Amino acid sequence: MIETDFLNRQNRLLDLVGGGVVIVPGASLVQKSHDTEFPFRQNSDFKYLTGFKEPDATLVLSKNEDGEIKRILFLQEKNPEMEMWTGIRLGSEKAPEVLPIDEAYPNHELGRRLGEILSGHQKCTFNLFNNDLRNLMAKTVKGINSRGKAKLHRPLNWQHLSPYIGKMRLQKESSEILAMKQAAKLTEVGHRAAMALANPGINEKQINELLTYLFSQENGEGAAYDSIVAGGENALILHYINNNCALNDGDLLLIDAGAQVNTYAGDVTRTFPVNGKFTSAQRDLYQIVLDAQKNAFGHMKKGVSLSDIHEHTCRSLCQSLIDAKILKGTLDENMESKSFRKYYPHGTGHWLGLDVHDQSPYLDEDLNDVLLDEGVTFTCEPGLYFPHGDRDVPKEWQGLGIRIEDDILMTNEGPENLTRAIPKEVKEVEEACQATLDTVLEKLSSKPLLA
Ligand SMILES: [Mn+2]
Repeated sequence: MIETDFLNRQNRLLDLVGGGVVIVPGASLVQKSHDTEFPFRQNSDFKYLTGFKEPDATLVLSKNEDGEIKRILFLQEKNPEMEMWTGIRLGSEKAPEVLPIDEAYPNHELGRRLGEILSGHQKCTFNLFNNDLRNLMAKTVKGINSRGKAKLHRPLNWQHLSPYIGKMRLQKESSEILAMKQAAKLTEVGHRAAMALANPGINEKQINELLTYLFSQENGEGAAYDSIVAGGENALILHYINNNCALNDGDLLLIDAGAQVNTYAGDVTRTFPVNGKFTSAQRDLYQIVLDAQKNAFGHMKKGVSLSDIHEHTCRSLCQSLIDAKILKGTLDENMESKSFRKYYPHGTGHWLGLDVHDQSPYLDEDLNDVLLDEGVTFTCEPGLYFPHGDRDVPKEWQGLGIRIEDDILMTNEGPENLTRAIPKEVKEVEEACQATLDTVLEKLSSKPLLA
């Protein structure tokens, strides 16, 4: 059965770009070393429009002035010899039966057939930054353009795909929200298991592997991005992915990791004590970050922007830094000079979806902030990071990095925290750290999580 979601998305995209031809290539395999490739990851836009999971395919949509729509897919052709090595291919004969397209051809025919498809259209929308595609388009359109006095439109009006499809991907449909809720569920299991497993002497590597394993349960597709498993000062490296150090008694462990389901990402950070009990200094700092996040939640409503939320979060963290005598001067002075950025260098949130940093616009055509509306999904992730040797910072806070991140769905009733079940209050976190790994995994085996 062909899911109507995909057909509807294709129709809406054709309307949004104003008709003509839309070309969306899927991803190809990327070489890891000689004769081996990285695991395949489909291009998000292509996935969004087709649901098709094979590499080296291209979707070509067209809508003419009579409103007639054509959906053509170019894909890997059946090839028993190749399929013996790399797996079964759908092939062009079967594709129209099971995919949201009308016609399918072997991918090597794209160049040959493109001229015919483009002829008579004025507008073409594709990723202008894709050199291969732009070169193919230049060659093809040059051919059409040179057809002397032939009375037909030439596709000379090229526009970039990303702003259009990015706008569509901003507000999630119910099937997308379901996938994100399932990703949140697996992400919860992973984080709970990590809290249970972490102990002095355990290596970041073991926790990283456990997360990947749990994120692959049921229809999980593993980690949506390289997990950050950062013990002690490693938490000060914002994109730390080495994940290979032993955990030390008395240190905190920062984990930024999320499961992927149906290509939709979870993106959650928790910071907790390796030995299961915060020191009072750690707890005080943790509470400051947690309060900043709660403050941010209080400002989430339809009609505000992610930069509004960021502004409120910065003010909250900045005031705490002033209260702790780390920053001098008034709140307004420090907001003006952005002094706090030394300790809070990143944003408070980003769009979340098929990409963990979802490719939707933050500004509209008039350069105004895109506002929260029903169905948008985003993260909320305040943090504070204090390097050693910073004399403005109390000794017991030096070397600490704390971030707390949840995934939010905006609804008409207000923000819904999709990852609220993952322990976050000091007491909850300490309890989750005391749990045994067995009790966490038992829940997983007793009944399907994602039913
Ligand atoms: Mn994030």
